[in-house]
Amino acid sequence: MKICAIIPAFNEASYIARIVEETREYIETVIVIDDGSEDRTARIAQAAGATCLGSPVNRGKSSALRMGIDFARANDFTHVITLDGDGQHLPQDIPAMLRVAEETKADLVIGARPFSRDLMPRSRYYSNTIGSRLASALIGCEVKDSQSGFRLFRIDKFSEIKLRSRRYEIEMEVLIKMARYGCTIAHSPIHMVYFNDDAHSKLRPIRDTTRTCLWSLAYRYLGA
Ligand SMILES: Nc1nc2c(ncn2[C@@H]2O[C@H](COP(=O)(O)OP(=O)(O)OP(=O)(O)O)[C@@H](O)[C@H]2O)c(=O)[nH]1
Ligand SMILES: [Mg+2]
Repeated sequence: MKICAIIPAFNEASYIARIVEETREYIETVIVIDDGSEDRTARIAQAAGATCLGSPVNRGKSSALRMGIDFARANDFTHVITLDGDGQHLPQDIPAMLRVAEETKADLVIGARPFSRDLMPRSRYYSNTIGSRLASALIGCEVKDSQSGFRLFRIDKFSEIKLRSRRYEIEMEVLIKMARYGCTIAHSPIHMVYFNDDAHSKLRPIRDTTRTCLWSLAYRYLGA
């Protein structure tokens, strides 16, 4: 397993140094993709030891992750761990995910959040629980947390798998396309941090959830 971490980060200057430093305790190569942040995200990430990629123009979280995956493939990494740069994912969960990958030999290990109505905003509780059930039905096996961006997966099949997502659809796209190529899925429980302000998130619930649903159907049924 030759593994790197990929962290999409857009205006995350307050969090990115800690995430990069803590991730580097477990994974040597940490790639941060910043496309057009108005703050010092990229410079701070680089100072913390990350390799920084990106573009001056904002292209969306999924485009950023695709750029990271392309870089990892070009540099002969066999696996990637993706996690958010906004402080919601704890790098301390990485060793357990690596253990699950080793023990199960699964091609995709999903960091599964504890869904709790007390701990997460109501809209996220429903979109994530309903979304995970729909995803399970779409791909025909149990997916505990379809929207989790904290994942470990093999990228050596990605010469056949073409990704095209731009905004928040990539989690569903990777699931659907890896399942299509017979990849196996396992889960590893992770912690989840929620902040009590909506400004923290870049996701626009109605627009982005609608986009994700429509694209998921296109990936699953139209071969997009
Ligand atoms: N490079 C890049 N990163 C992005 C972009 N949009 C979001 N991100 C990053 O992707 C990660 C997740 O973004 P969020 O907007 O918090 O989305 P989320 O965590 O799925 O949604 P919430 O549950 O509402 O927080 C964070 O690290 C963001 O900085 C983007 O356009 N470009
Ligand atoms: Mg977030």
